[in-house]
Amino acid sequence: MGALSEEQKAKFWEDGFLVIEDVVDGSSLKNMRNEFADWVEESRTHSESYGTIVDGRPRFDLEPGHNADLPALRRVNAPVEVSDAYYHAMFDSKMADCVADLIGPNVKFHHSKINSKLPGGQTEVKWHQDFPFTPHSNDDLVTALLMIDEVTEENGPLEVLPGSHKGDIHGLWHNGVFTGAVAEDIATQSQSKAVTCIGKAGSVCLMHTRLLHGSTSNLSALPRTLFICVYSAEDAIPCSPNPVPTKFQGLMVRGERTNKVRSMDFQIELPQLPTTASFFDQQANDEASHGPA
Ligand SMILES: O=C(O)CCC(=O)C(=O)O
Repeated sequence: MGALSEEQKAKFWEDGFLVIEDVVDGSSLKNMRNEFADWVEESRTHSESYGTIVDGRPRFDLEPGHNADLPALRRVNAPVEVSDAYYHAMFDSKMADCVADLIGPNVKFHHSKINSKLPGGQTEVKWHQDFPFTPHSNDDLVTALLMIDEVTEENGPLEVLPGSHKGDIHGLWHNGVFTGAVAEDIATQSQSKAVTCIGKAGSVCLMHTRLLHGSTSNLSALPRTLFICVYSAEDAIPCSPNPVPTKFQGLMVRGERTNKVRSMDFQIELPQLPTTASFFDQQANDEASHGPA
C-alpha cells in the first residue's frame, strides 16, 4: 500500500498542496531539532553568514540584525550534507514515500534547505512560485516542507493560494531586476484568498512547484523551523543551475533511472542565480525594482 490514499492524492492535484502528519518518527525529529539548536548556538559566535556549500557560498545565512544575544539564523543551505538526521528525513522517511506517490515511481532529489524564523526575527517570504527558480523540462516537482517545530497561525506559517498551480507561471523579473517575487497585484490577490498550512511537529506540507505561496514574519515566542526538500520526477531535467547546489543533486530517492527526458510546452524567463547565501537577499531587491514611489 502507498503512503497516500487515493483521496489524498486527488486532493493534492486539486489544491496543489496537502498536509500529512507524522512523516518522521519522534526520535528523528528530536535529532533534527537538537542539531538545529546546536547550529543556532554556533551562530552566536558569527557576525556574518558563514560555512560553505559546494559553490563556495555560505551554508549558514544570518538575518540582518543578527547578534550573539538575539541570534537570527534564517537559513541553512544543504543541511543533508552535514547532518545524518536531515539526510535520513530526506531519503528514508515517509515524506519521500508520499512524494513518490505523487510524482513517482522514479523520484530524484534536487536540493534542500532549512528556513528558520526565530522569535523576534523579521524574516518573511514574498509571494512566488518555486518553478521559476528551478525550471525543469516538466513540472512534476514537489517541494516538501517538514515542520520541525509546531507551525501555528502566529509563528509565520506557509500561506498558499489553493489551485494556483493550474494557472499561469508568474514572472519574477520586474523592471530588469530579478526580485524572486511576483508582481504586487498578483501578491495582493493571492494574499486575499490565502490559506495557512499549520500542523504539529513532524507534519509535512507537500506543495506543487507551481503553487503560489509566501509567509509573514514570526509574531510569536515560539520558533518556526521548516526543513524544505525539493524532489522531481526522474525524467524532469533542470533547465537552469541549482540555486542551492549540492553533491546530492540527482540522487535517486525512489524507483530507478530511465535516462529519459519528458517535456511540456511552456515559456519561462530563466532565474538569476543567487550570489549571496540565499534568495532572501534577492527578495530584498523587490522594493528597489518598484523605483521611487
Ligand atoms: O519559509 C517559508 O515560509 C517559505 C519557504 C519558501 O517559500 C521557499 O523557500 O521557497
